[in-house]
Amino acid sequence: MTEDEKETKRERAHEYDASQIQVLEGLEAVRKRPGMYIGTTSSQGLHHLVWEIVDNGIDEALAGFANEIHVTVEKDNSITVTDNGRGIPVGTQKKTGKPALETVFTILHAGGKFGGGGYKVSGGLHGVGASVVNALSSELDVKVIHDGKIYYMDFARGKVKTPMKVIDDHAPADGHGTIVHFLPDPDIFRETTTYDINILTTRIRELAFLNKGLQITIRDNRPAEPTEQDFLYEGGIRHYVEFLDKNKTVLFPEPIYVEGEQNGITVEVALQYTDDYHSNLMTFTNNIHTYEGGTHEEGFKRALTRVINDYARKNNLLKDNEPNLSGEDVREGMTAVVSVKHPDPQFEGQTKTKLGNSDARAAVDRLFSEHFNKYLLENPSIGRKVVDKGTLASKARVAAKRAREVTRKKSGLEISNLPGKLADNTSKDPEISELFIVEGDSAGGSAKQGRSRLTQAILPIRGKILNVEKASIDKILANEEIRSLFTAMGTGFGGDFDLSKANYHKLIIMTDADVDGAHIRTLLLTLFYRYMRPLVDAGFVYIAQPPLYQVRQGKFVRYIDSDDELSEVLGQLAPSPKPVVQRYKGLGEMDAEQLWETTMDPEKRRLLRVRDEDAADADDVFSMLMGDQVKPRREFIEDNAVFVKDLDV
Ligand code: TSJ
Repeated sequence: MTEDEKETKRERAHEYDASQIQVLEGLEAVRKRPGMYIGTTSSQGLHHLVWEIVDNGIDEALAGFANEIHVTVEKDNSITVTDNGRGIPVGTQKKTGKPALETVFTILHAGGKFGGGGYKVSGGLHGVGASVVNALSSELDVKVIHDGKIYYMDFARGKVKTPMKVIDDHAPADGHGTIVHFLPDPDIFRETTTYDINILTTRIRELAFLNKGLQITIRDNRPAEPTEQDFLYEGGIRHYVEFLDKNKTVLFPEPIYVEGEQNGITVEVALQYTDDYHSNLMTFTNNIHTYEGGTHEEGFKRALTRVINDYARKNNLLKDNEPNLSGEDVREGMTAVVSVKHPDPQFEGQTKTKLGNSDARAAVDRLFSEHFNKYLLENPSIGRKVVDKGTLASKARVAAKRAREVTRKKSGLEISNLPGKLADNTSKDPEISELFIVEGDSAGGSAKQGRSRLTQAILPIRGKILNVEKASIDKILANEEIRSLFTAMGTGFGGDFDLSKANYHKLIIMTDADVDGAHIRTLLLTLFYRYMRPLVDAGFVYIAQPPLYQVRQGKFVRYIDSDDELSEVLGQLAPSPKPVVQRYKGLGEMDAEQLWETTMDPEKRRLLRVRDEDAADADDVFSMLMGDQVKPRREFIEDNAVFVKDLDV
């Protein structure tokens, strides 16, 4: 070895040490402040690890080198992800003297952007990549199948355990792909290390919709009988729209679908109309759900409104003296998905889920409007339906504005303005005030007598309230019971809703424990969900839990919630006097004292707090329960407690 070569070697070794220290410091920082890299170490962060890994496989698929991804939850809640791509490069990198594979898992932000092989479009909201997952896993191993060999390497808490080695050099010559297996570190994920198969399945299905032709499977090896679901949509997001509308009545057979490219931006739009009164628009950029919208959403909305109005004018469906349909009008009943793939997305907004690139606005506007325009010309009957729907929405909007003005004038708190049947509480402190919505006048009467007058207000409602899922806004506001409710709450509704004006911080639904009661409860929840949503999000909405039975034996009295509990209690009673069992068929059968004792007394009652953890799920359930289609509703179990998750004592 010449002196020069020795010098080079020393330098290399020195660089190696330096880079090694940097690596350890980098991953140590991730372990010290995991929140900075994955947002939170709650269940959400735990699931985030899966997406950080899966995103790499999707990048490989978007680049055209893979068409299958498999995700498996193992018995120990570790995760295996495989793709059939080229395999992470295993060659030695000049700069580090190490295999690229090692770099991917040890250098922050390495992602797919090392070497010359960076991807044109890359997913991953934070782009922190595989090294963060490695740092936060107590074990991680990776296999790369490439050129007839299987390469292997493993790590513990980010540190190399086994340097890369070949474990098989007689693999099938045409095999290729990457297999990553990791076990989230319980020292980091202290709340939970248990994966929720529904969360994984929902997002995997979504990823399959967003990446047409890509097959993604999700397997759960934890049950005695493992489960597996396969997702592959050749039609991409047009199937997403069909999926979102599956329990709704649609205006035409197939969603309108367009795909195109402009200035390196890929644009996909799918839309359908239903007979609903609200719209469901979801937008994505590089597979990331842009909840806050942004330029792609603006381009779509602008094009939709313009094309429909132009079409309506040209075909004399809007007269010269009539104003244009508004954006809100033309979106009523619409279900749409807009997905763009952008080489350099700029994410803005509070949660970094708002697209900022103006070229995306132009691309979506042009590609969608050209296609949609042509579509309406070729499908005049559909064009007419869409315009008619918008015209009706426009008329309802004008009527609603009038009704709203009336409601607003009434919304003072003076006694004379309170809705007829409300028995208000005496305290004016919203924090301790509760509004009970009670099914039936007789239960309402008992509740008024039995309540704590200081904190509890009673609003009886008679039977089934209006189904807001099937009614336009002017109809809704014409409904006396709904108006009473809005007025009593003091918050306004819809776009004007103001949580800070809430007169009560608990809104408690009290209905009978039978099918009718469940129906009324669903109708009320639908109303809150659609028109007072922040009330649900703030956790102000509750469901009272009246008991099913009362058991009495001499002085012993106990209220019972289920048949199982009943037989248990009866079995435990002493054999002396015969116990008397009363079954409550409705709230109306309880007297004021019983109702207070079992259902209203804050010291004894149990309330269910209504949670809305998954908007899409809840949306589905409401549409199914409240929509036109009878079959899915019949198939749905009568118990609609799906969105009622938390027991609040
Ligand atoms: F499978 C997986 F999802 F778990 C996963 C796949 C996880 C990780 C961390 C990476 C991958 C992955 C990476 N699959 N495929 C690749 N491909 C590359 O990294 C690759 C291969 C070849 C070239 C090239 O230029 O030849 C470039 C890249 C980026």
